[in-house]
Amino acid sequence: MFVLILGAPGSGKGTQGTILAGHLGIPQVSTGDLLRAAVKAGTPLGKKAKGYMDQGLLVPDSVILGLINEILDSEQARGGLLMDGFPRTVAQAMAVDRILSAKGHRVDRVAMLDVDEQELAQRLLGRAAKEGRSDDNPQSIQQRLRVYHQLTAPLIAYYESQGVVRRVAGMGDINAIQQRLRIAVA
Ligand code: B4P
Repeated sequence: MFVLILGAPGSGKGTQGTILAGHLGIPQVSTGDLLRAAVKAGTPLGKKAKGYMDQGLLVPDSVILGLINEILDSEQARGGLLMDGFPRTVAQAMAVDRILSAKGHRVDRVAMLDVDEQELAQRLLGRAAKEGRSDDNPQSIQQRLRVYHQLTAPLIAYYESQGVVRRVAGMGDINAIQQRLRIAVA
């Protein structure tokens, strides 16, 4: 099963994705986590990505498409995958569709986490206080929200046309959200 968790920054993609992947028995892959690891390790990918991430911009598709290809081509993705934080643009979604369909697969479910903007900013500022992530500052958060509306939200219509989108209320208790998610992707 190939499941995608879609939502604005701070909507709970990582938080919910980890629990849901365990429940479904499939690996979870987050491009955000992979990029942060690449930045930390100082790899060529990390060096290219860092400036964009810190400013709250998406890493360009020309840089990310190789990573997506690597993920979907990997041994761990053979039996299904929970995709957390990617695709994030229509070009990335088309690439995912192309790679999966060449392997006889498709995106089976897209869970769209709905959270109020005010709550999103509060969560990200809360994480900044705890973890100090370099892109969790007020300027970058506003930029990430703008970029989300401009480049990532169009994916909802893209996947609605495939009939695979399930909207999930993403506010409130983490366990209650998880229960709703499980029903949505079943
Ligand atoms: P991501 O790592 O995906 O970061 P994110 O959108 O902020 O979501 P994340 O998963 O971390 O947060 P979550 O909502 O779980 O991306 C970071 C950057 O990498 C992007 O800006 C971009 O530059 C780059 N990037 C990544 N993928 C890319 C791609 N495919 N193409 C181009 N660029 C890419 O949680 C947020 C906080 O809320 C946490 O502190 C959590 O504890 C809290 N929280 C979660 N659920 C809660 C709840 N129910 N109640 C209260 N708090 C909650």
